[in-house]
Amino acid sequence: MYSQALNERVEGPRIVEDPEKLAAFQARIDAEERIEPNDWMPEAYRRTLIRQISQHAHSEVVGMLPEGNWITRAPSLRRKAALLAKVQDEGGHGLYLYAAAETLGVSREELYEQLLAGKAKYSSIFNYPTLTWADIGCIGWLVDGAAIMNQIPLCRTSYGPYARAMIRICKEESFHQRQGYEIMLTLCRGTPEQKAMAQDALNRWWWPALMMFGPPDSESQHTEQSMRWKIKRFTNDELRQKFVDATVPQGLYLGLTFPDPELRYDETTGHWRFGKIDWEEFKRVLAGHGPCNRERLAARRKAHEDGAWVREAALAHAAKRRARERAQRIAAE
Ligand code: BYC
Repeated sequence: MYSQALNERVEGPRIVEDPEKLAAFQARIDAEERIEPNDWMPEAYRRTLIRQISQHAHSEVVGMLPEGNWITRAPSLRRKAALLAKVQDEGGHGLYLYAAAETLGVSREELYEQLLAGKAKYSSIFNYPTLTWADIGCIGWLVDGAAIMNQIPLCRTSYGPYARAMIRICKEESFHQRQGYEIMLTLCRGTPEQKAMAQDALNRWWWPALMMFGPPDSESQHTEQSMRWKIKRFTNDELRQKFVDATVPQGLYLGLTFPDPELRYDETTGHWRFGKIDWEEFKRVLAGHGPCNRERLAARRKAHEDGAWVREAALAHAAKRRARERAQRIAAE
């Protein structure tokens, strides 16, 4: 099992690891020990984490865009304040995650460059548009709901800095989920037009939310190895099923219908069975052809360009401070 631990699916040159070190590393993982930045780790483990954590960080910052679209149009001051706080939280999550990735020997600038160059992935879900206020409800309820399902187990992931970042992120995500569900509840208890708006949003977000968990286990390239390393604690299909089981009763309580004629409760297993996911749509979105891929990257590039003066000012300030401190040291000698 440990023979060479060549992980050809993880980008970068092939590295042949020392089998003894590998065995000792796996024994630590099996004993539920946390791996910390200065510990020895196989190169493929390091690369897998950089890949997953950076994709996660990118998802948080790109995820600010669909909701940011509604800050100026939120229907009340209270809704606006809550949405602003949520979008700011997502920015914070991105920062904790980039910091966690940096402990693996990669710089935030490098990761950000990959995103802006269109080389890095971020969650497929953020390539869909937010057409109405109900979409903000659906993002909180479904997208943050899916994120919590995926991220609670990540609080126990084997890499220490990632696990610790996830604890705070999950606390904030649970507030996000509740504010989204409360928007949906308000709309569903409102006028027929408001309820229809909530239904329309559910129709558009349901299937993309299920895709957030990634390809089916039979096609997931990384799950097996990531489970062995306890980076992932559940497979994509397991988490997707947990999400469906938790979310369907919430939707029924709202009086909404899920856009899936095959959805039914299976008495024997206690699970909600759902219809076929359109994986061709998922692949199209990942390949850059979703409804908003271009718009999202263009917005991130513009934000980066607009922020250039802040980075330059911070560097100039740091250089001045260093020069002043140097001059003070020389004067004191
Ligand atoms: N979208 O072998 P697999 C949020 C890629 S942010 C795009 O199963 P893995 C929020 C996958 O990366 C939510 N790409 O991979 C923010 C891989 O490609 P590469 C983000 C996807 O890593 C703001 C390939 O498909 N959450 O919550 O074992 C507002 C094969 O997949 C997707 C995270 O990032 C996708 N949906 O499992 C509101 C959580 N799915 O790298 C909310 C952390 C798969 O080989 N990440 N791919 O080119 C994970 O848990 C795992 O990375 C995944 C995928 C379950 C997503």
